[in-house]
Amino acid sequence: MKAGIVGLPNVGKSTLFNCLSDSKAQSANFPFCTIEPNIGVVNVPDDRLNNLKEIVNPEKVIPATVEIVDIAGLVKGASKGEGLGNQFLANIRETDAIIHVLRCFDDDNIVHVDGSIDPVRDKEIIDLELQLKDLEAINKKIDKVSRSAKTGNKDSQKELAVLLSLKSHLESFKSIRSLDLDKEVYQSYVKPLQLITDKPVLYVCNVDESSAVNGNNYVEKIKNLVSTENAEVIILAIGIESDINELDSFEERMVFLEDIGLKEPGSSKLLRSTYKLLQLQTYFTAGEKEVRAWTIPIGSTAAKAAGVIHTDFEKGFIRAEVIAFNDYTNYKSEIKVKEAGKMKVEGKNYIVNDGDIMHFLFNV
Ligand SMILES: Nc1nc2c(ncn2[C@@H]2O[C@H](COP(=O)(O)OP(=O)(O)OP(=O)(O)O)[C@@H](O)[C@H]2O)c(=O)[nH]1
Ligand SMILES: [Mg+2]
Repeated sequence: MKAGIVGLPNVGKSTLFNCLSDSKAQSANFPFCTIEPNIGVVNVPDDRLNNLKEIVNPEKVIPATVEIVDIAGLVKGASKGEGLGNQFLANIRETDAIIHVLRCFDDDNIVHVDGSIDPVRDKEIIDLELQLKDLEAINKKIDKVSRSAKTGNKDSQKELAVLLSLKSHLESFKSIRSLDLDKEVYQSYVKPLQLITDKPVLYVCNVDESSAVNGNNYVEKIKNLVSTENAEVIILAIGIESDINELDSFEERMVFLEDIGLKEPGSSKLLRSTYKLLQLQTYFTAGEKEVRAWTIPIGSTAAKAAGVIHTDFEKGFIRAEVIAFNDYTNYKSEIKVKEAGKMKVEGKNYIVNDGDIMHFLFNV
């Protein structure tokens, strides 16, 4: 599962990527600085790991990770190949969720491809290109399906009706994710199309440092614009955060963050939100050797969760011993949890809760 950073050229996408991943992707003050996508596997900050660490005192702590891809900027006409658009759109199609970066800061020294600062216009440019690309895919599919619908194939006729509704939705400048569809219809006809505007999205408003906490007028406009989208809007001063990130000592970084009014980097919040956007959750294993966060899709069973550690754990699954996170931190030791009768034994179909501490029993 991976999230792609998407937006117009030169709005701060690679700077954000570097902030998140501690890497040094090229970022510079000219459009199309990025061509090939930068890929990073990034730790997801999680305070619960610190709680567990204090209780267990393990040799090491291993956080959950999420994959982030920094994609080239899109411009008007991308869907028709402008600015290598088709290649970049293909990069977006390969992701599972979209982090849409919007420039919400004034700075005459930083080039804007459209000559002025207007995040509402920018968002609409990007949305339109993504919608046009989806429309192209839908039209191709309609061509195919209508042939078999004409021969009287009932399933194809049903599918065609769905495709036509997607088409008219896109043609009214709306993204597929906003279309209300029957669950079954969605699963059989829409999901397999992997449409770009069907992917979950969150918006990052890249603001100047004085707006890092409360945002600014640009952010307000974006919030109004997306109020019906059921999407999160995150305010982030990418430029200054990236400078702060360059500092070696943790203490120094905290001092500078506090200076701009933050208790933690905005990028940490963004990572947690991205993890949720990808519909992922965490369970923990806790032993003296390591305390570790494991990533599973929300709704996973105990057997699937075990399979993330090793396929043998899933195949030979016998049962799982499960402690809810709050019980673990309340009783502060596995033995006391057991004595209090709070450790549960669950079978392979148990649906794992976020934060569960799990121990698997299996045979191979
Ligand atoms: N003033 C200011 N400058 C920023 C901020 N974020 C990024 N920049 C600058 O904007 C320029 C472009 O940043 P990049 O991160 O390379 O932009 P990008 O979106 O990856 O651009 P492409 O790869 O060309 O699509 C760089 O000179 C950054 O230093 C910010 O929050 N404030
Ligand atoms: Mg870039």
